[in-house]
Amino acid sequence: MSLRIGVLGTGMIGQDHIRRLTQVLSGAEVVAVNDIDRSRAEAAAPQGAKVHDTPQALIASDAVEAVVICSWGPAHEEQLLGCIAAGKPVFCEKPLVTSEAAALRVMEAETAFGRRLVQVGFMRRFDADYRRLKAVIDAGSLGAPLLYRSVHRNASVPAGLYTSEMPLNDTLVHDADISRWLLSDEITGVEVRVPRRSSRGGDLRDPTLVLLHTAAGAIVSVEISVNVGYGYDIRGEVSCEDGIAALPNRPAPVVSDRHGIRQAIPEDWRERFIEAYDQEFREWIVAARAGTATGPSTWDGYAATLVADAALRAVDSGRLEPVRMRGKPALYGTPIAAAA
Ligand code: NAD
Ligand code: ISE
Repeated sequence: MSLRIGVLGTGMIGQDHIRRLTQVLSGAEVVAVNDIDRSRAEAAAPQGAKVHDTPQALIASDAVEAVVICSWGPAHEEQLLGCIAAGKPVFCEKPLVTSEAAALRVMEAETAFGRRLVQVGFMRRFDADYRRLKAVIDAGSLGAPLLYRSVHRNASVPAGLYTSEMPLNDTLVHDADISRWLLSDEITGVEVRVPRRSSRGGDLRDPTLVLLHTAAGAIVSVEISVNVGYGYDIRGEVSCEDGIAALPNRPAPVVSDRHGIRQAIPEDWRERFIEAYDQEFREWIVAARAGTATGPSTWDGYAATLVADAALRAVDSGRLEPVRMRGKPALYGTPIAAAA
């Protein structure tokens, strides 16, 4: 039997996830959709899927066994709490929520329920290149990781809709999460440096340089540039005591012509991470069919939210801003310090 899924939010990524759930992956079907823009939900609904008037009606529907949240970040909390109250597994696109208080409310609801129901859309953890990079670091032959350089470049962002806070509270969350996961470490402080602005983004504060300090004493530098024009360029390089390990360039045909020798760069996140999104849903479907969740958890979403909050404080203060996490509930595994 296929997992019967309801999708909340049928914009860019909602449509892409509906495509993969209906046309690419097996074991799942999209039986219901909702969007505050009903016409968008109707256009995105696969044949036979019901278009619900409200997220609450979709979550409550007996036809829906599990939910995929692809609405805007500020709407996630209410929708997550609704899914947890209904005991339904839920995949939630990043960011989990948009404030520490909201993250704690979701964590309290899930821990009171007593079983993981929430998986957060940090798809980089499912990317084969990132998984191989982590395997090298975890194997230990390069010694302790000291520095990690994360480069996050978007070709462009929607003018007027993408604000100067968003490099820090929308885009950075991916780098924060992948750093914690790659280094098996927690982030304890955040600094932000702002160089001269790119003329490509008008008034937008872009690029942004972020320094993440970890509990073990490593430092992560994150370049966020959201208007580079030439493509979606994601890089990562870990400097360890005895060597370095880096993400490879993506395989692409090598074209030689009168301009020289070159390889194409992905246009956007849909292209760069297409296999990673497929894999995160493959693993989610298996877990959701068992009534639970896997991979990035509410705890990881909470950690990324704290980093985003600290980064927003740091850009104003110009100082190193601390990240103070609560004690980790047992539901989310062993605290990193205790595991080391
Ligand atoms: P979008 O604006 O294209 O689509 C969002 C949709 O949600 C819109 O159709 C909007 O009408 C709908 N919506 C908003 N509030 C709603 C509510 N309360 N109930 C129902 N529908 C609602 O945005 P997008 O680019 O698709 O992003 C959606 C989410 O996915 C965001 O949280 C974003 O950060 C995340 N995202 C993640 C990735 C990734 O790489 N993992 C990439 C892009 C977007
Ligand atoms: C977008 O929401 C994503 O999640 C993309 O992965 C990221 O690269 C982009 O900057 C965000 O706006």
